[in-house]
Amino acid sequence: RPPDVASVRKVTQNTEPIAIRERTVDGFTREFLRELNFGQGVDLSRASVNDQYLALARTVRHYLMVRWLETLRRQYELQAKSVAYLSAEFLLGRQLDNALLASGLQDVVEEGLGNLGIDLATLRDAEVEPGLGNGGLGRLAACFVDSLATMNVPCIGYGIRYEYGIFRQTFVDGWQVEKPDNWLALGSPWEFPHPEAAVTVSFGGHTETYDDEGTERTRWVPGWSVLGVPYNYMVPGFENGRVNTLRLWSAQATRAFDLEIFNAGDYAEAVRAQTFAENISKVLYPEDSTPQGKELRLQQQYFFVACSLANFLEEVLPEDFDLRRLPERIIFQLNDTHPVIAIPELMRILVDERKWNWDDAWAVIQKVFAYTCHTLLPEALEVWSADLLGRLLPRHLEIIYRINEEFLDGVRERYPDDELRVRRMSIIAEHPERSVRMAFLATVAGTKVNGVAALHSQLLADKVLHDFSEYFPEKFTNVTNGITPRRFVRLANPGLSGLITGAIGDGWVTDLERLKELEPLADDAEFRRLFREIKTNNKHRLVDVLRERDGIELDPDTMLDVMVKRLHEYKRQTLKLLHVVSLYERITSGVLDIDKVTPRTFAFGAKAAPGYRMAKQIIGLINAVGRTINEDPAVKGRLSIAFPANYNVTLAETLIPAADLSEQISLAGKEASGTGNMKFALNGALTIGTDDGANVEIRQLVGDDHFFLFGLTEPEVADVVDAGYHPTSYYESNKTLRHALDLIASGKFSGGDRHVFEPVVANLLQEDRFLVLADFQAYLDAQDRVDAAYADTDAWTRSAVLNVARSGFFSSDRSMRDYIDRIWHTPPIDPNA
Ligand code: T68
Repeated sequence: RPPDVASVRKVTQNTEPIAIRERTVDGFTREFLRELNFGQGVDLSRASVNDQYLALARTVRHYLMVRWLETLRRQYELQAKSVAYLSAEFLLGRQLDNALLASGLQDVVEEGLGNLGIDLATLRDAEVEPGLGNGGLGRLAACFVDSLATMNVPCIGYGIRYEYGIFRQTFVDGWQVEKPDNWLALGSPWEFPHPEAAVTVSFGGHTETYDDEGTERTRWVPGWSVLGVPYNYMVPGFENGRVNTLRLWSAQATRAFDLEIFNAGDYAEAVRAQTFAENISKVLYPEDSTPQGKELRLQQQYFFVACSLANFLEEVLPEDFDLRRLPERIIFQLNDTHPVIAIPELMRILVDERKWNWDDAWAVIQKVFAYTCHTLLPEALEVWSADLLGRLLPRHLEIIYRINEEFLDGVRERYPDDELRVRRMSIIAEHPERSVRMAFLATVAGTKVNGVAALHSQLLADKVLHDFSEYFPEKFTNVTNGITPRRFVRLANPGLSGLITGAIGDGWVTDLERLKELEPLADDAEFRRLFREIKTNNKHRLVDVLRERDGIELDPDTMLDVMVKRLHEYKRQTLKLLHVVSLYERITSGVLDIDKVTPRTFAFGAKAAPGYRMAKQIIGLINAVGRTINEDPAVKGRLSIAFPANYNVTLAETLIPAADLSEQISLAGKEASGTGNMKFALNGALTIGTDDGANVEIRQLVGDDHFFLFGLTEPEVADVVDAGYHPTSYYESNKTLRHALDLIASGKFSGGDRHVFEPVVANLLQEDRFLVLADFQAYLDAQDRVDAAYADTDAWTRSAVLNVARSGFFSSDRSMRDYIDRIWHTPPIDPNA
């Protein structure tokens, strides 16, 4: 076991003033050159772009470091209540620009580098984004920690430092091929490893009872263990001097472990053991919304949660802290069920290690965890087989059984003679095999359970967790998601930011509701002209990026119609595609007069989980349709498809500000919230969308006249399904739909081969789980309304301005205020205290 160094405590006791580095162009330039020479070991004349980028990152880091240490010191002094945001994913995106913005160093750096003949933009592009998340859930975590830092709320983010993040998507003949994301290859200047503060995490083995001075107790005798090495990242607030911490754990073999085997003379076995341990944080699982129940994933979950709890209890809290007062100091927010194993882990620590009685421990547990659910898909609710859990974490399984027994005793007491209900509510499912329902465990143990948009929270309480919301009505609440305006407006859209600031001042960056003040300007022709000019400039910026990045030629004079999100059948990329195919079919067959068709570029961005066959087929189909349409002179200048590979945070930052139309077309009742929808609205795109997730709230706020609503509502979906849904009846009765589907089935997009996309067509005709065909005609009609609206440029721009002005609610700062008021009760620190 490595020496136990209380890294945080040491730092916080160091009150010696640290010299603040000069925030001038000269001061910066000196620091930068020093980093280049002494940090990178090169001089300017021989420095590669990567050398320059690393030196710049480390220089910026120095400026923030002073504030980080200061934040830690004050936090230790105040002993204020903190949020621990436990998340298996933090999809951070690039760090440099955000660090420059937060520290207020942008101008100084740009000028300083310029004097040296270095282009800041080039260095910016050298950064490989840390893609430590799949999509919305991971990006939400990143937005939340940004907001908490900006709002002066103490927070530690806890997660996993995957050596490989979300795969890099490439297309080969239009089919998705995954490549490893070796994001650490060129060095990662934003992280601070602390091997001396490593934590031991154990697995396997068995449990045994023993007599502890007359009390029978249980202890866990683990079979093997690994080390968790913390890597700290700065989370700087926007221009407020606060820098919170994100602590990501990396797995390493314990010395004891391999020494033992090594001493036994088996060198190869010792190295194998090391690899085995280090596999735990090797790679992010690319399965979004469909957990596979893999053992390594459970190892990852327990690994980061055990490290984080140990770190908080032993390092962050003062040595003599009385854990009975834990709820005064911390709330552990569980980002979906991935960290829910923290609940039995804290029980184990209190009962087995600290020797508390069960009831006392349970009383504390019920105050320190809260659970956020991010889905409504039944197949996405995590369930671990009791067999697997018992093998990997035998003590935790026993604890879960006992929690369940006591909980069910209470249910039986409240509902005598209702064994059906008891079985429904049991944390342990018995079929098809005995397993643990993690969402139920989180609900039983947590102080609160929240959904991520109003409709989602409602459906959660009414459907997915209905028995529980009846049993614990006070636990259920909603917090509608949000996005950070720093990254997704201020940085991603400097043109619009400048326009807004020119009109209403810069207060909106930390108080997004102030965008309301733009409303009157929607009627100002000059303002609209400038607004349009910015949109056009953003399109030109996107044209350059796609040409350079993907070799895609995009026409900036067309309507940019964008659907970017993970590929999933419930999100209905096929509905979008059927629209495009139908337009193409109607133009080429002469049904539609091409001169009446609004010129559009359809942009897609989507990764499919590598094992999700239908999703990969759909990607193949989008690319195939794209190839045919883009090459067909009959629709040249009218219809084109742009599908850049590897959609990620960095691409989102140039794509979203350029968009005219935002596609949010999931089947009602399936998209928990969506957050891309918010980013588009805040960047002046209009939404075409179903009544789903946060679309509902977007439409209510921006107004029906500025949102293209279509499709079945959630109750209507339920009715259609209950009545027995027959997709073929839509196919047979709708000629437009039939022609579009037939065109795909004819092999038109696959060189005449009718088999290639047969599975996609067959699935739509025979099963169509997400009612694409049922919503097709309504979608087409809504797209006609889009065309009509787009034809009136002034009215469209007015709507776009109103979308921006009325979307301030979707700042993640507001989400954080809601969490604080309804769940956490962690007031911001008064900066003058
Ligand atoms: C998303 N969920 C929701 N899951 O789909 C989206 N899942 O509606 C919502 O806006 C967003 O969460 C934020 O609340 C996800 O992104 C995952 O990425 C995921 C990852 C692993 C396992 C399961």
